Amino acid sequence: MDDIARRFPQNPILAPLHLPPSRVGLEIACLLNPGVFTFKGKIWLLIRVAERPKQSPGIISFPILTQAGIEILAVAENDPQLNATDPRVINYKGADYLTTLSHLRLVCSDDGIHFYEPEGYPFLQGEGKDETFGIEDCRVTFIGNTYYLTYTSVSAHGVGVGLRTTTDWKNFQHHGMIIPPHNKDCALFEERINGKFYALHRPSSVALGGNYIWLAESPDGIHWGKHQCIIKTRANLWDSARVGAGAAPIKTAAGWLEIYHGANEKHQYALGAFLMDLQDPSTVLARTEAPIMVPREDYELHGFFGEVVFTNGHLINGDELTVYYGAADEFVCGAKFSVEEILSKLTYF
Ligand code: MAN
Repeated sequence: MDDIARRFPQNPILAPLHLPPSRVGLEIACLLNPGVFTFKGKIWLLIRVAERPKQSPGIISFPILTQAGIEILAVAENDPQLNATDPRVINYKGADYLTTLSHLRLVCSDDGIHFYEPEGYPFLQGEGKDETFGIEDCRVTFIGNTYYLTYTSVSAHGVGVGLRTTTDWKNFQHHGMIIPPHNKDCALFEERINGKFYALHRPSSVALGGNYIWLAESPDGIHWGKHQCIIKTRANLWDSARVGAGAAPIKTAAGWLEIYHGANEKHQYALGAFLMDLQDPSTVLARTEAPIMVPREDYELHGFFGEVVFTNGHLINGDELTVYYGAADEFVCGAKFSVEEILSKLTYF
């Protein structure tokens, strides 16, 4: 398998022990899947911080957000009504819960490798009834003079796409859920095409269809329509079970280049790429057969949920693409790619 990622030798660049929990009684289980942007001359990550109560023997406890604040639910590990085979999600008395509660936190850096928490910037927490199980995996897209934050809103109602916007990272405008359940992995294009906003997103269709990447259009970046399915899973390949967009597509002379994740039935997550027409991104021109990055380092193979490389943030500087990614759902890592080299791996249709 072709793995053309040049991983940072310093990986993982952030691990749960590097940041303090958001409150007493919680511990950070995972730091993962950062959105990435530049602001005030620095490189910033908007990291997903997944927390849970310190676990006691024989008991599984997990936090949810209520109007009154965080509530901790606890269930005996051997309760016959509990199914806890997936470290990420449990089912208790027929209802699904997440084992961790995620918020989003800012860190910044001068060199893109050593990050610290700046003073005076708020944590982004889930708010309201559609975010009681937290907010996750935020893509940050700079359009005009505004940062668009598209993230996964999770609650007992389902998993959908939330939007907040900001210009200063201190004041945020909430636009609510812009794409309803089941949907995640929403990445906006950084520029309008023929006057319209475009986004990639990933609905999950239960009976017919599957976990495919769709394209949508919008007059204002808030109201989305004209949805079209553009990338499907491929049987017997590394992306046979689910696919989802990474960060904003990269504009190249050949087309819009998108880095995406694919997973197989064994929940092994790898990265690949596809190319969309510059004028009409609903036309997919090419796609990589093999992944361009697969889990292979110890920190990618072993962690909260092993055998995962997942990205929703990158920086582009000429031919150099710096991808920040979540490894094993527990660590934040970085890797560099050459855009030309990724383009050379595409198979045209
Ligand atoms: C999946 C995983 C989890 C995530 C939930 C809700 O189970 O991606 O990490 O918390 O979906 O989005």
